[in-house]
Formats: sequence, structure tokens, C-alpha cells
Amino acid sequence: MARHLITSALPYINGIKHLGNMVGSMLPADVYSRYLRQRGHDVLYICATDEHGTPAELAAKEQGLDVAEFCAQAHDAQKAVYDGFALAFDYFGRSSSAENRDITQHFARKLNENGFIEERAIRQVYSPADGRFLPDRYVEGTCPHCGYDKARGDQCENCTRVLDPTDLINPRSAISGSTDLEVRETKHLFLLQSKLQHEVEQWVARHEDDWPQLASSIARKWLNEGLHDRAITRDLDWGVPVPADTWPELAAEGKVFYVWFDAPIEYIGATKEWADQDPENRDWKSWWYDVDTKVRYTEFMAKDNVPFHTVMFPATELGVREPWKKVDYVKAFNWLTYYGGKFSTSQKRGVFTDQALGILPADYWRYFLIANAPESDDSSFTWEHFTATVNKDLADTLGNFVNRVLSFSRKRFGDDVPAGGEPGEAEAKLGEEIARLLAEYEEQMEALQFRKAAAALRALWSAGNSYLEEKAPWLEIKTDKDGAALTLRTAMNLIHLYAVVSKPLIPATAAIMRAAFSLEDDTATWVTAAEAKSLSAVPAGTPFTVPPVLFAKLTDEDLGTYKERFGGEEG
Ligand code: B3M
Ligand code: ZN
Repeated sequence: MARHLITSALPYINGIKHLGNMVGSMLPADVYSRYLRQRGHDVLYICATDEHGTPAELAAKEQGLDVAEFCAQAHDAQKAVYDGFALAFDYFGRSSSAENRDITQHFARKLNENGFIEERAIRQVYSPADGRFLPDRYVEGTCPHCGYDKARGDQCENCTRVLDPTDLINPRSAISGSTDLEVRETKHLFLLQSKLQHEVEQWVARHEDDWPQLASSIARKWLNEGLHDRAITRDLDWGVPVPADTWPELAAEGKVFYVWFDAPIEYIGATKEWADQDPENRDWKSWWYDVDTKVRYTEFMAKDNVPFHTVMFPATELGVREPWKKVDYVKAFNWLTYYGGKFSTSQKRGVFTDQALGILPADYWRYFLIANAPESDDSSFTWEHFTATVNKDLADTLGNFVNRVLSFSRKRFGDDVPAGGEPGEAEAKLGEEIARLLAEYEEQMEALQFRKAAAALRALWSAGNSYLEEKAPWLEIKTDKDGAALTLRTAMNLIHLYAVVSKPLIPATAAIMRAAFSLEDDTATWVTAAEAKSLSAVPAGTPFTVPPVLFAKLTDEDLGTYKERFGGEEG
């Protein structure tokens, strides 16, 4: 049994996320956590809302709410959607917590003591019309690198380059739209990342061979461009305040830390929030402090977040000169597109997670998204692909198998798993095949290859269908009743196995499949290879019920409705 710390990139507070956000961070982290828990590991899956910075202030303003009030509501709204998706976080925190404030301030003091923070006067965009400095997203304009005309002052959404507001061409205020902007001087704290370049390089060099290529290539690219010293404070009302004991002047001016400084620290902060709920039994430091090889830490994120996680946050952690746990494995995702175009929160394009749950239960989405996770490349969401996948894999291959087997058996043999027949060649062959596919599924899960894992799971479901077609118990029963009983009993054992191994991807359906049999609930654990081979966990005589249809088949009419509502053109 190993200890696994798992985090997924913290969703910004400024709105409900779309399916692309879900598949690029939280959902695969949940699938992986569930898998590891079932395999008996000690898992802590932590996530939180990322609440500071200009996006929060701007979104609150749009709704006419005080920013703290806005964040409290928006946090609950996001949490409700994640509950709907059955994301089994151990804790879902808030970066605006007191815990995160304390740890962030601690990090800043330590970095300062170690000579990695410097106060510098900088020139910043100031808007006379708004009567304030305009940090980050408060300025919009044209990206100097790719020409995208809706680039934000902190990062270009189009080419993912990190920007400074003064880099933008034709800048305008995101608050008032004013283009009458000046540049004024003000003091800020700088993190001297250039001094940490060498150490970060060595650290990355020790780890990158284990990371997927997407993560290591992005880290390399950033290191090759050289680490720049970076302003880590902002002129905002909302954020972790600069500690007055260390920087009285800046604190008096009301400066707060930049959101990307405190957001990754919230992985630790949220773990402390979790522990503070039950301090007798939970030890947050045992996950984060001086646990180098005792904990395996895996992070999930989309590719635009990789630089912050592979280079900048490690630089911060290294500069603190305390043994904080650093990431072991960075699972990075490409984009899920909507008909080849961008899903976009700001432009309200694509399917949002709350809308998705309004259309169909979570398991439909969970399965589709994992089976089509944008791992080696971007992948495209289309309603055609979604409905076809649901119908073929979920409704036909899994759902129909379960229903056919259970209803036919009940009709011919009654309410208990039928007795009779001795496993023969077909069952031995099936057992071998199931054990082989199960091993493949486990291997892909352990390698965090989600598409391949989903494919192996689907192959497990298909193997049941092939067996059933081959044995054809509906014909068998006419000449060999015991043989038909054996076939159905074996198929029911497959359903039981599916309930256990499908749980990481489709937990609600797995629970229904499992509950069909009156057996002690053992789905918290995994199936051994021997069990997979013998397919005998559900003995003859076990009472069972026939659950309602597991997955509804989606019709052409459904497809038309979805496309009409969300649009289906190429983006
Ligand atoms: N909130 C960016 C994003 O949602 C950011 C991730 C923070 S992870 C520490 O893409
Ligand atoms: Zn750009």
C-alpha cells in the first residue's frame, strides 16, 4: 500500500466550467483516485476553487456582488456541479481560506529570508478613467506574439504565452473600456526566479524522464527561454495580503499577492483546511512536509497550466528551503475542442458542466470524456460522436448485456442465480481473456493512460457479449438446461466483475450493477487475477433483481435537439 497525494488544477471561481475543463483536470484525477483507493492505497485527492485575482473581481462586478460574497456563492455552485459529476474529492477547498493565507505568507517570508524576493519599482498600466492601476486581466488588447485581439494582460488564451499588461498592443481597460491609459511607477515584490534557474533545471532533469512528453517538453521550453524574475504582488482589494511584519509599506498600500503565487500553495492550504475539520484524526503535514519518498504526488492539469506546475511552483518550493513535497508526476492534457473550435468560458461556447448534467446523468459524460480524453493530441467533442459512443458502448455493449442476461435468467430460472452445469472450454477461454484484459486495464490505469484504460474496459464488456453470442443461452435452453444455467451464471459473474472494475469511470452505474446481487458489498476492493479467471464470485443461489435499463439509447431526435440548442457547426 502506497500513499498517493493527488491534485487537479484549481478551477477559477469566475464561472461554471465547461466539459473541456472537466476532462483536462478533475475528472481524470477522480478516476485515478478512485482506482487507487479500490486497489487499497491510501489516497488523498485535493482540489479547491482558485478565488483570487482579477477574474474574481471582474465576475463579481458583473453580478453586482461584493467579491467575498460572490466567491462564496460561486464556490457552492461549482461544488454542487462536481458532486453531480460524482467527483470524490477528499476535500474541495477555497484559496481564500485563512489556511492558505497563512501558508502563502509563510512562503513569502521564507523566500525573502533566503534572498529570493526583492522590492522593485515598476511601471504599470494606470487608468485615469477608472482611478486605479490595471493589473493582469484588467487590461485587454492584441497579443504581440500571435495577433489575437482579445488577449488578456496576464496570458494570451490563443497562443498560451504569459504576458505583461504593458506588452499588449492597443490596450483597453476591461472595466470601463477606456483606451486612455498611462504607465505609472509603483513598488512591487519580485520573486527572483533567475537565481533559482539552475536548481529548477536540476530538479526538472531528475524528474522529466518520468513525466509524459507533453509536460516535460513544456517545462524544457520554459527553462530554455530562461526563468525571469516575476512580480508576485498586485494592486487589488482581493487576495492574500502582503504581511505587514515583513513589508509594512507595501502592506499599508494594500498590496496583495498575485493569484498565481497563492493558487498552487492552496494545494497545501486546502490539505490543511481538510485537516482543520478533524484535527484529531488528520495530519496535513504528513502529506506535504518532509515526505520525499513516502508520498507519491500526482498533479492533473491542462497544458496551459504546465509551466506554473513544472517550473514556477517548484521554483517557489525550492526557494523556501524547507522540505515541502514537490510533484512526482505531471499528467497534462491537450484541449478538448467543440467541433474543432475552442470551448470558451468567456465566449460561452460549448457545453458547460451544469448543462451537461441537466441533459444526462454523470456516467454518460464521465465515460465519454475519459474514453476521448485529449491525451496525445487535442480531441473534438461533437454531438454525433457523443451519441454514437453512448449508444454503442454504454447502451449496447454494457447496458444491454446486463439487462439481457438478468431478465432472461429471471424469466427462465427465477430470482436466484441458476445452478447447474460445469465450466468447460468456453468458460476457461473466457476466464483467460478476462484476466488478460483486466491486466491490460490495470496497466493503463497505472500508466495514467486514460483513453487506453477506457478501451480496455470496453474490451472487457465486449468479451462478455462475445461469450454470450457464442453460447446463445436462448437456444441452449431448448436442449441443455444446465448448459444455459452455466452460461447465465457465468455472465452474471461478469456483471459482478464489471461492477467492480467499472466503478472508477461510471460509479453510479457500477453501484446499480452491484446492487443487483444480494451479496455483501465488496466493490470497495478490486478483483484478483484468480477471481477474474474463475468467474465464480457470485455463486448459484444468490438472489438477484433486474435493474432498470442502465443507459438510454439516444435517438436522432435527441441528436437534433442537442445540436439545435448548442450549435454544431465547425468552430
Ligand atoms: N485556476 C487556471 C485555470 O483554471 C488556474 C489553475 C490554478 S492551479 C494552482 O486554468
Ligand atoms: Zn497570443
